[in-house]
Amino acid sequence: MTVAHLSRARTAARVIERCRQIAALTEVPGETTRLFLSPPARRVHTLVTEWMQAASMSVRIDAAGNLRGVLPGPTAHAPRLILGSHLDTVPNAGAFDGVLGVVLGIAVAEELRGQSLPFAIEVIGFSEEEGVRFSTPFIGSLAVIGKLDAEALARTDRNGVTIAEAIRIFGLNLSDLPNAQLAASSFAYLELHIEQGPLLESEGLPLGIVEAIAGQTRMSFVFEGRANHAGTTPMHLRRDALAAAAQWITAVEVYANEHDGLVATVGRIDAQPGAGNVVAARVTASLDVRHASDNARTAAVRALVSAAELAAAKRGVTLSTQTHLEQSAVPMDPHLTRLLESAAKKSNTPTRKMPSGAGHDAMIVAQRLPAAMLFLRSPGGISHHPDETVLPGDVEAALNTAIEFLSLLRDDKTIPKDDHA
Ligand code: HGY
Ligand code: MN
Ligand code: MN
Repeated sequence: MTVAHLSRARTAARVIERCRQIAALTEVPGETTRLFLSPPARRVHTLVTEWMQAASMSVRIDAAGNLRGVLPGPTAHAPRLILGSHLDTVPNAGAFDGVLGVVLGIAVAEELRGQSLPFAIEVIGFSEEEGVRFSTPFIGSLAVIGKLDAEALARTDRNGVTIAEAIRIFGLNLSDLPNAQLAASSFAYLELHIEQGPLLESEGLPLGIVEAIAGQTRMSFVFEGRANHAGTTPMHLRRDALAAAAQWITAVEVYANEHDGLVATVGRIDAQPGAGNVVAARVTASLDVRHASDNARTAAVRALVSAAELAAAKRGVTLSTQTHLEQSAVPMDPHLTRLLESAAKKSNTPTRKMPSGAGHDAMIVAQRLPAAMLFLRSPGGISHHPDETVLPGDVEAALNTAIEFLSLLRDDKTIPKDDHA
């Protein structure tokens, strides 16, 4: 094993170690849960800031809570490559979703510092991508592309706290939001992320190159019936909101099974008043619909809303829906994707091109910059679960590929000329 190879293996091991260190910074002892600007987010900022500064980066936290480390280029006006992913998690998450992309980004910058790259590198740890606290994903990356607007800032969490208030409570200055936007010298974005699915493992591949990110619709469905006594109310006189929701949830699963490439999920349900001896008056349920084709996804949403209307009408229950996210499918930049393929080949890493069923900050940043994504195999195909993991050899392969990618970028046409160089 060459010295360089050994040191790369050691770097990979340290990347995994660091992800696990961050996983311990949680709202819930014994599991990894870290929502938007929750108290452990501050401890993540402190820890990752140390790592970024040790990598000779200048570090700031922007007004949306994104952590931003910049490794300067040859001049103050040098073009800037953005690497990044998110630092928030779903409840009871694994240690690598999002976080791995930030820690790997720092490792790549650290490996290349002092190698006179013609561009600067900015690593962004986005403050919120999952959409758990406010049912609004991508808060951090929307701020970075200048689209975290007043409507979004007014959205509230379950305690009625708005995103704007959460930012102020965390001690950030909302009026500074414009400075969260990408530097004008930014020219490309690369996100390194776990696949979160079974494909790469099923084909024995360490890495995947993302061609497109599936579109997604996220909604809430509210079924309003009438509470009544469970013992004295005959079945035909009920307006049972939970029975209506139950019929609809089964219809969601049947529809998704009948339509190739579609996934539809009811992940959260809340029934009120929530007593075993009371017919449910009101049920709020989530819906998450994804497909690589926007037409197929929007057709599915229409069909699933009709199914809910049917289930409600059958029981004298009313239905209301609210859409929290309508995100089209986003293709990755073809040129950067080809460059990523060449980089993998140069580092002797077998890969395949593939879609992403999961959403990523790359689909937001891609509205401003050419974007590419590199996936690492998910052993067991599991994610959004404590058993989520990565293999050290795959992390090393991702490091090798990313470093080759940046080397190919040196002489690539993508880079704007730095007329101050
Ligand atoms: O849910 C997703 O697509 C991702 O994990 N944010
Ligand atoms: Mn996730
Ligand atoms: Mn993620």
